Amino acid sequence: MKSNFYIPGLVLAIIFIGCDGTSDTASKIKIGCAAPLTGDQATIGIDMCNGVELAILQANDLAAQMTPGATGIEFAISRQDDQHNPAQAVNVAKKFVSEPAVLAVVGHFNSSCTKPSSAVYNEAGLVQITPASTNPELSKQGFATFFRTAATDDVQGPKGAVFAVKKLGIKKIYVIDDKTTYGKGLADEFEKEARKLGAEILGHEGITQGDKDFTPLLTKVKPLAPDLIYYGGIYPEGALLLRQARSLDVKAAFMGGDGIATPVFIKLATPEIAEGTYATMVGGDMHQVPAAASFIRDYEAKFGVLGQWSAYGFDSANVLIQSIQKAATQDRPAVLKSIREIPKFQGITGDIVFDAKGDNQNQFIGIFQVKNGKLAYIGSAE
Ligand code: ABU
Repeated sequence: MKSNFYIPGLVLAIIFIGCDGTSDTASKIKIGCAAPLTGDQATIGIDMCNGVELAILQANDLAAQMTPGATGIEFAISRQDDQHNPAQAVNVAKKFVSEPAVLAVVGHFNSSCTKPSSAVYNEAGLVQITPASTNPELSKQGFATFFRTAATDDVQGPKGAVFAVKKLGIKKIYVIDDKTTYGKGLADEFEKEARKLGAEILGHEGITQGDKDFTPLLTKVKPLAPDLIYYGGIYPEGALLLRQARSLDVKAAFMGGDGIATPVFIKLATPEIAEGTYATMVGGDMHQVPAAASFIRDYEAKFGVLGQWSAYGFDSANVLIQSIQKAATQDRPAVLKSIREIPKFQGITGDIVFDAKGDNQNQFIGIFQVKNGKLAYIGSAE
């Protein structure tokens, strides 16, 4: 494991508040947020970074209330758009690394972006927490700076398969993935478990992100009459795939993972067509969590309707804020040491306890279904 970057003399960001109440911000500690912020996956990236920003605003407010007229750490967010492009993700990581005020990063969203960027962060000793990248290989790279709050796809895929085969009684499945680190990894894990449980896998094909016409593949799928199409990928292609399947009168149920578990999938597919779709998610329904009520109220007052990934960004940012506040000195190695020393963080999405690889020991997976045009939480996956 490598973690040898040190910023000599990086100064603790201090706000000097004068007797007249005016504030002179010398500098701020920055928490990066890296995600797709433009393009077809922008909604989930913006949702995630909005959660990060709310955590930062609340930490700043609390510090100001606790130490009126005194000094305290002030945080700021630096949002960077990786466009769900691995090369751009590396550029973003290098930008964060080059800026000494950035003490930690929430990101990236996509596993295919987190993978190459995690090497850059590790080389620089800059702590990274991904709230969303679920590919299990990410934490096997041996990077000391890598942390993740989300469950992994070697749990999500099999739990989805158990639900489909044992709970829904699905017998014949066609598997499709988007050939990304996330999509293929998740679909492979789902398929492996579904086979073990006795389901027949009629085929497994890959599509390409950005493609718009899936009718040749679906025309091949239709005569096989699957009970279920399982899709490993993200909502833009997932929604198109489902719409085109229904245009061809493919009647199979449709299921995917956390890449489609978002209201924007329903909007793109249309509520009528999305109705009945199943999706696993790395958490439950935030509206049913009493501890999340004030978060949802504050979030919606500032940003509008709560996004599916906002609470996960919020919790990840709060882990970092706590680590930075507890660090004796405000440099990157101290933040890394501090985050390793947190025994348990009680987040609104659940408890976060990091193992030696940086994965969350809490591997909760929830099941959602589109009902009446909305994502309805069915319960915890077995
Ligand atoms: N886990 C949801 C999609 C993000 C990713 O892992 O690529």
